[in-house]
Parts: sequence; structure tokens; C-alpha cells
Amino acid sequence: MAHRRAAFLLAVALTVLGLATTQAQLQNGFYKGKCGANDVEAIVQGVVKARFSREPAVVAHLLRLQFHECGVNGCDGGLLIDGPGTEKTAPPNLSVKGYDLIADVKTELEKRCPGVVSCSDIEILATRDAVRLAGGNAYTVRTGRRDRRQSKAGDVNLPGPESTVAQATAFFGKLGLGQMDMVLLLGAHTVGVTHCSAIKSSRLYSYGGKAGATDPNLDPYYAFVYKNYVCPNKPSTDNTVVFLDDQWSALKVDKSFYKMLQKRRGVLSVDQNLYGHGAPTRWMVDMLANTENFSWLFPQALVKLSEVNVLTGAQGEIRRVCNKFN
Ligand code: HEM
Ligand SMILES: *[C@@H]1O[C@H](CO)[C@@H](O)[C@H](O)[C@H]1NC(C)=O
Ligand SMILES: CC(=O)N[C@H]1CO[C@H](CO)[C@@H](O)[C@@H]1O
Repeated sequence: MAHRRAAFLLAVALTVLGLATTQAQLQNGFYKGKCGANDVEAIVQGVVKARFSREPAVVAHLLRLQFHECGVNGCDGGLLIDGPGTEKTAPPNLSVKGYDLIADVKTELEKRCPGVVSCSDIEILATRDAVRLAGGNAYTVRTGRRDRRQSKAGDVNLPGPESTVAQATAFFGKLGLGQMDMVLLLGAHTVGVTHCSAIKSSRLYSYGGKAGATDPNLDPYYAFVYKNYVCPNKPSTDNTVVFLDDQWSALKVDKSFYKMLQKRRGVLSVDQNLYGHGAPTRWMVDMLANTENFSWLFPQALVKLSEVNVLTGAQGEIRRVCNKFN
């Protein structure tokens, strides 16, 4: 009898705990009815759409922003805080863009319902909208994230462009993401650019630290084009822009990235390594290049990334402006 009562009380306690945690979880349409008669997600979409029509590269800016946001202490708005000493000021930030778009969306929302929509949710919603505008599938994201009152440059430990599959896998593993998620998320390199500085020494002119050596994993025709036309070996080309994917679909969210890897035309080593001989990820690249699965698997991976270590409920805050704590 006593046992049964104890079991019953335990069940009640677990239910109450369960409810308490459910309350503090992300939800579909969290902002419905919370911004007067306004549709928060439609407002975000409107701003992204207007920007996209004059600056299609915004899809690349936002995808990278979501990675640098969620990959460091979770999707908590920490990347957006102005320095000194914040995540934004760490070296890998140098080329992250899209901050101004997040600020524009925030301004629009604050006019209608101040203090309601978090900056971290804006980042995730805006990226979702941009992916769709750039030819990706539409997808639903849950909302209700809160913004962290902390942002430290010292926490930024993102992998470098020459990472091996093992190193990259370990990084994504710490975020709770598997190898397939990683291969899908690196598919974001189907849009956007890098700079010659990221490939000159490592791939074109001193592979493996050997002066004059070219990376044998790079298609010889591409190596020729890069060396002679795009990134000639002189300092002035360091900031020359190179598309991460092929020139013809460089701003389209599609599976072409994986087709490039099959031809040894991945730009960054970290990308081409996914298709290395004997790499555990090689079959995934083939599968994504040879099927239409990327269109629906990519959104799923983005959603997983968007839910890494989020704050909800009464945690954190809703910032008034995205680049400063309240
Ligand atoms: C091992 C993981 C990764 C590494 C080492 C890596 C590295 C890089 C590097 C070196 C650049 C070029 C930066 C520059 O020269 O300006 C870049 C650009 C980019 N990355 Fe990644 N990345 C990784 C994962 C991701 C993920 C998970 C996403 C998104 C889901 C992403 C999205 C992008 C985008 C869209 C760009 C182009 C940005 C633009 O054109 O503005 N990356 N990445
Ligand atoms: C990808 O698509 C093929 C058929 O198009 C299917 O057989 C396969 O199971 C899919 N892979 C994954 C990981 O969903
Ligand atoms: C926008 C921004 O804060 N950029 C900073 C990125 O980090 C470097 C130092 O690594 C700063 O000099 C930039 O100002």
C-alpha cells in the first residue's frame, strides 16, 4: 500500500515536472496573439523579402550567421552583442554579415510590440525565410527562444577551414549533432563566398606546408583557374572573393554543392574532405548528390541546429535592441 502511494506520488511529481518543462519549450507559432493583431512571422518575412530582392547574398549572410550563433553556446543571440570582448569580436566573426538585417527586423517588431520578440528567434526566422527565397524548401521553425545575458569572445571555438572530417565531426558532436547533420549543414556552402586567403596557402601554393605544392584533392582544372586567374600568388588577391559553390548556382540553395565535391571542386578543404577516399561521409555526399533528398533533409538539419542549447521561459531576456543587453 505504502509502495503504491509512493509510486502514485512519484507519478504526480513527474507529471508536474513534465508540465513545468513543457511550458518552457519551444513551440510552433509561439508569438501568435502576442503582438496585438500583428503576425510576427509575416513581419519578419516582409523585411527579409524586401532585402533579398535587392541583395540576394543575404541568404548566405544569414545561414552563416545562424551557424556562428548556434555553434557558440547555442542559439541565444550572443553573437549579436557589440564589443569589446564579445563573440562578435572574435577572429572568425570578421566576415559574418547580416547583423543590420536582424536590427531592421527588430526595429519593425519593436514598433508594433516592444519587448516581445527575441533576437535569437529573429535570427532563426529570418534565415528560414531567406532559404525559401533562394530556392530552398519552406519549413516550420519553433519559437520562444530568449536572449542570453552573456557573450564572450573566449567562448568562440569554431572549426577552421582546413578541419578534417574527424575534427568537424567532434565539433558538431558537442552540439548534439551527428555526422549526417554535419554533411547536410555544410551544404549551406551551396551559397556564398570565401576569400583567396582561405585557400592560397593550404590548397594552392603550399599544400601540407610544402612550398609550391598544390592540394592533390583539388580538380587540376580548377587548380589551374584559381592559380592563374582567380587567386594569383600575390598579396593583393588575399581579399578576392571566391564562390564556395559553382558560379552558376552560387546563390541558390540546392544540392549542387555535393555534385561539386564529387568532381573534387569543393573550395574549402573542410568541404572536400567530406568526399575523401575512405571518409565515413563519402557515401552521404553521393546520396545527396544523386537523390533529391537534400531539399527536405537540409531544412531538418537547420531546425536541429536552431534548437541547440536555447533559453526559454523565464531564462535570459527579450532584448530591446539586438546588439546590447537590456
Ligand atoms: C566545419 C564547419 C565549417 C567551417 C570550417 C566553415 C568555414 C567557412 C569559411 C572559412 C567560410 C568563408 C569565410 C570567408 O572567407 O569570408 C565560410 C563561409 C560560409 N559558411 Fe561556413 N563553415 C562551416 C560550417 C558552416 C555551417 C554549418 C553553415 C550553415 C549552416 C555555414 C554557412 C556558411 C555560409 C553561407 C558561408 C558564406 C557566407 C557569405 O557569403 O557571406 N558554414 N564557412
Ligand atoms: C534518399 O533518397 C532515396 C531515394 O530517392 C532513398 O532510398 C533513401 O533512403 C534516402 N536517404 C535518406 C537518408 O533519407
Ligand atoms: C564586427 C566586429 O565586431 N568585428 C570584429 C571582429 O573581430 C576582430 C578582431 O578579431 C575585430 O577587430 C573586429 O572589429
